[in-house]
Amino acid sequence: MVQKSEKIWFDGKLVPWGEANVHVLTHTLHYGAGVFEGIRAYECADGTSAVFRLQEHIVRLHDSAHILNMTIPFDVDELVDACVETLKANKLKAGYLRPLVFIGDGVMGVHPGKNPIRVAIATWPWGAYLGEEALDKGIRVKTSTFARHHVNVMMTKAKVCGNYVNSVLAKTEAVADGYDEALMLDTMGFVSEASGENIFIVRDDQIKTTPLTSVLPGITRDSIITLARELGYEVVEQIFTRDELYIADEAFFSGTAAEITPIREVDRRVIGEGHAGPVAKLLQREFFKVVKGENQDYAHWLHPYTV
Ligand code: PPE
Repeated sequence: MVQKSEKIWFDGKLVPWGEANVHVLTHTLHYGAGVFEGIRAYECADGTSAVFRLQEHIVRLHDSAHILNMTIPFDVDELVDACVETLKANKLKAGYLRPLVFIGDGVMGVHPGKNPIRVAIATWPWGAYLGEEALDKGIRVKTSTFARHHVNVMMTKAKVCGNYVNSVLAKTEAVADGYDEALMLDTMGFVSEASGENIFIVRDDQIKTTPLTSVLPGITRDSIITLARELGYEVVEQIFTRDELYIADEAFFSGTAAEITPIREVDRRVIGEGHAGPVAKLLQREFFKVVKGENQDYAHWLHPYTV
């Protein structure tokens, strides 16, 4: 169960959690044309809090809406402020933020007509996405029988609600088969991304991640590329196959919810030493320092607030 907070920001004002409801004829509920974000706020070492790369997430929300030709009735600055207001109203020093832009009720049928574009921002405390142990020990992954979206079937640069049916199919299949997460290949057969994470592999100290073709342009992915390069690693964005993943020294997933989650096994093949490798551990350590305000070089990635 999601851990309830008190208030949800809905169309410009804070309402009680239990009153943030919609009609069953909400257009997006039927056809999936909505966009959303996932953002984390962390408690910093000095007792203050900070939202990680808030501006970038809200810009991506606007980009996602633009891809769908949908105009959000609030600009980036207004939504940035609304996210912070929501965290503060719920007295959350740390938590996950879920902005959602959707087409409300009005006409039915695929064409949304002039139905209102509605915006909600919810927030709740959310621990390690794949379990605390996963961050340390790594997870077991299965290549999905479901391919990731073709770039002309769904819009892969947009975080569209309907895109996630593919994720739900893959994730539920993987979990039912006893794995922690699903790895999806693109329609050409190359490694794409997981149900809710980007992927990295490491071999001979070179770090590789998939190019931004069929994958969501992850903000955690971008943060890792930046941090890894600063630590002196060569990072390439290049297509790779599942067997290149099988023989990697290390592999890990990245995402706002998943943070940096090491992969210890893929399709019953042990990856590297079968636990979090040194590069994943180092990047995790550096990443957590950055999000908790312990690395001033990246203060510009933090949106500080106090509750
Ligand atoms: N790919 C997909 C498909 C994806 O959903 C996410 C985030 C990423 C990559 C990584 O993007 P970023 O968070 O900007 O680094 N997935 C979000 C939703 C997870 C959920 O189960 O809900 C998230 O991590 O918030």
